[in-house]
Amino acid sequence: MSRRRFLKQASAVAGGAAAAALASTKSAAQELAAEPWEKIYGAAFTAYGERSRFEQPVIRHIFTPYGGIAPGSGAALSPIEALEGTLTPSGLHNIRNHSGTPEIDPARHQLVVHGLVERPLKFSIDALSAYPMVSRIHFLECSGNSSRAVTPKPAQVPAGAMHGNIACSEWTGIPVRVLLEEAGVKPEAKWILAEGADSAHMSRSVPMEKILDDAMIALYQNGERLRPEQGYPVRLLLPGWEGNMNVKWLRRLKATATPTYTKDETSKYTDLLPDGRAMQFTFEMGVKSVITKPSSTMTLPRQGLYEISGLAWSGAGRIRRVEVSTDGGATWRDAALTGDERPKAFVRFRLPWEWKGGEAVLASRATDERGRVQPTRAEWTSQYAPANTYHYNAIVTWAVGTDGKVTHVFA
Ligand SMILES: Nc1nc2c(c(=O)[nH]1)N[C@H]1C(S)=C(S)[C@@H](COP(=O)(O)O)O[C@H]1N2
Ligand SMILES: [Mo]
Repeated sequence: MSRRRFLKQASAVAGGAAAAALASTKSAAQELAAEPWEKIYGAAFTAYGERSRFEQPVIRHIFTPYGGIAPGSGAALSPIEALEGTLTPSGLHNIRNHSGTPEIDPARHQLVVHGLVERPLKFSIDALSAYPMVSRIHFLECSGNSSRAVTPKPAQVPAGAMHGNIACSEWTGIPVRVLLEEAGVKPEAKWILAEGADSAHMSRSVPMEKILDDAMIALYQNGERLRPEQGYPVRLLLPGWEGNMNVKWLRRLKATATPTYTKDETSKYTDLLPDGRAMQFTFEMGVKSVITKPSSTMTLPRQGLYEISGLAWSGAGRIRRVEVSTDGGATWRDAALTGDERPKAFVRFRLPWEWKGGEAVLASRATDERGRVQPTRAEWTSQYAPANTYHYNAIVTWAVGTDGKVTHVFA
């Protein structure tokens, strides 16, 4: 669809359905009630901004599988069903923690670079802050995202409570390559072990090609220093690769000849296959999309024109296409991709839709620049053993009932 035609249809959605008509007998001044806030002097400046109190119900979906024993282990999912655009506000970024969020004093934190290097080095945060920096917008997705969809029955929860173990931010920091060059990495070094300073000392092995390609030592998130939950004061960012490898509270990079096979890459984050074997490493995240508006647990208030909108992303690079179906996948239409279509970042898709009051099944299907197409649930399931819940990227379907209620269904 041409952009102009899309915008025309989109304005029909807004103008035709949502607005209330002005009474012709009244002037605009009469229509606008004199509200209390127009009559009194507004609030003073705040030193650090907060949302409107009317928006404060928009919060993360928190999951603590070990309950009160380990209240900092589990995940807090981003409420993608309540957000717009393509950037996640820092306060609503998803959090996935194995051992809680450590409180790190940046004046004491050190990053050590050692192993197969000519000159082992130690960097303070002050030293890191002096390097030239780059800024990139990228999504970060836990490979356990959407694992709640790998159940016999479709869970009836908001979209973010199932698919929100993901966020997209602007990250600023230093290419890891720069620090390795300074340390003089040896040719036999093919892997980098990255280790966190949390009490889990979470650690993963990263192939050297990725490190030399686009890996970043991130110090800033959306313009300000990283939030503690995102790895303050420094994290590893591996654009498009599974969240777990993006080690937070980074304290050590060790150049090695082989993978280290840490507990975090052997006891977890392997994909069980139908024949009983497990895939050791699945680094790149798949091509994926989800309709956020309308989505599970919402209700369409009236018949008429709506905008179907959602998020698409791929670990391989750019999203090339998102198709939307309103009949459970029988027919598909191309949605408009809006905003900057950045590689390894959220892309928002939009499609005008008229709901005539009947049953409908909404679905979205993304294709990335490598030509990978988002699989159906049946296609995804056939690739793995039933116990596997990592790397779920199947098409998500929402049913709309004649009462306007939106529910999660398996198509
Ligand atoms: N040190 C450390 N790094 C970590 C983790 C952790 O528990 N400790 N969790 C990992 C997992 S499983 C994911 S999905 C991402 C989540 O990053 P976020 O919390 O900023 O969304 O961080 C990864 N890095
Ligand atoms: Mo994760």
